[in-house]
Amino acid sequence: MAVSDHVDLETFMAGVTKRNPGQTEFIQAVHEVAQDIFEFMEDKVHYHEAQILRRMAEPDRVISFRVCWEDDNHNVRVQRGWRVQNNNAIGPYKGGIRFHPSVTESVLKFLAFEQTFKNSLTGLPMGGGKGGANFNPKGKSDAEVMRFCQSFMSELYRHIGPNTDVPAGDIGVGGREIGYMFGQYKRLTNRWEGVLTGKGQEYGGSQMRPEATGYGAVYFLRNMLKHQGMDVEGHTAVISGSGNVATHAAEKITQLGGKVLTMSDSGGFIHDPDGMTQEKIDWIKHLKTVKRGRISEYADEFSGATYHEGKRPWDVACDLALPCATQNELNEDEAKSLVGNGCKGVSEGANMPTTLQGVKVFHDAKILYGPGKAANAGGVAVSGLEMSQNSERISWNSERLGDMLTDLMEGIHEKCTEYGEQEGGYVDYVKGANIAGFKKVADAMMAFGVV
Ligand code: NDP
Ligand code: 2IT
Repeated sequence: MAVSDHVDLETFMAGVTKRNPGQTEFIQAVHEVAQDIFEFMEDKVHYHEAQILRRMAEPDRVISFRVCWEDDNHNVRVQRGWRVQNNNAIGPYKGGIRFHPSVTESVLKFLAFEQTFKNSLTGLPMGGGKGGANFNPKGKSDAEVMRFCQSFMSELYRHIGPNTDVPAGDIGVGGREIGYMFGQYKRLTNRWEGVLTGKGQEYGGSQMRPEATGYGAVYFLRNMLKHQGMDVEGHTAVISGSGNVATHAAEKITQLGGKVLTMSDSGGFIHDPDGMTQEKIDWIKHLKTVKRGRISEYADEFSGATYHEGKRPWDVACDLALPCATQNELNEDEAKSLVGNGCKGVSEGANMPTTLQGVKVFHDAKILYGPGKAANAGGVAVSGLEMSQNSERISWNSERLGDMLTDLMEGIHEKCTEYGEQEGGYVDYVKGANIAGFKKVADAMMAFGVV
């Protein structure tokens, strides 16, 4: 028997911690997965012997590069860019690009690791990757953002391709940035190919991709509720963030008869006790993507709404909670507050928004809790469909894609229940997602031998 067979969770995590000094987000993400996988692997010696989890937690490669650009005042600016190609066992690396000052190698390694499991859960042939830069698009002119994107792509283009690695958007990267990056890729390579997803409708983007993550997170929530004989209709929801994921989650909750009470940004949150209407959500979309303003302005625009500076929305009483901003935005105390106020279900639009201690609170209280890698997989799933459409040189209509998204989210929910259902009917969706996501990638890696 190989030595690795004797490694327990604690020793495994001590090794991960030692090999990745200071990379707290990455270590947190690996820890969350390893807890479940060690239990699952207990009687599966072949995975242990092949060191499968250890290999998954070591990115295939991390590419780090300098990104120079000139601001509108002709100052030379220097940023750091990365692409983390975590695992391509089941398909080309696939995952978003994040532009935010908080981006570090640790953040991108955690995101690429999570993406590997998420993409596996979709059932589509996509490996896991993530990229980004510590660039802050806030307050920058369109011309500055364009120059940055062009410079970023001038290095990234060497490492990506429609069968190699297919990036998309994430925090700070939306339609505008994808357009600038796609334009530069095309200019450098003289090839029009589906190398990015989340493209504009005019140049190969898929219908439903902008909506997919937020809608998908609500479909996942609806599936969890349905499994317990409940529904979204008539329930109040607290949402964080006010970007792509948050606004589309709010839109779908509202369409399904729920009442959205809050939205937020890094400055604070707004509370609208009357609930949001489509008109109010459209106003926020315009504020964030066209005016590039702050969520505080909502309280000036709509009477009855209040703005809470520097605060997060988790103390507002609600039936449903959807964290849709960023990692570790919901801690143990906030989880207790949600549970104490009677929250029935949490669906994560963001990646790893709840701390490990917060997750434990949800599990102990046995409320419905859908982790990001399952709940927000609708975005990358429709990205996968964008890749298919680009390869086939066709485009499907939004009705068809909407149905496919609904089916994909139902499929992910089913996989989670398959491995996560406990005695008494409670579903541990974290365990279900981790094991189902792991198994497919692990079995593919086993087929390849030691590589
Ligand atoms: P956007 O850039 O469109 O919006 C991000 C939102 O989160 C903004 O409201 C932003 O506020 C807020 N936010 C960002 N960082 C912080 C922070 N450090 N503290 C508080 N608020 C913050 O991004 P998306 O909506 O695309 O992404 C949101 C989350 O969803 C991320 O975790 C992302 O990884 C995840 N996700 C996104 C997918 C997609 O398809 N776009 C797919 C799956 C997951 P501010 O304007 O003040 O920065
Ligand atoms: O976290 C994510 O799943 C994304 N940012 C979307 C990735 C993608 O390739 O569409």
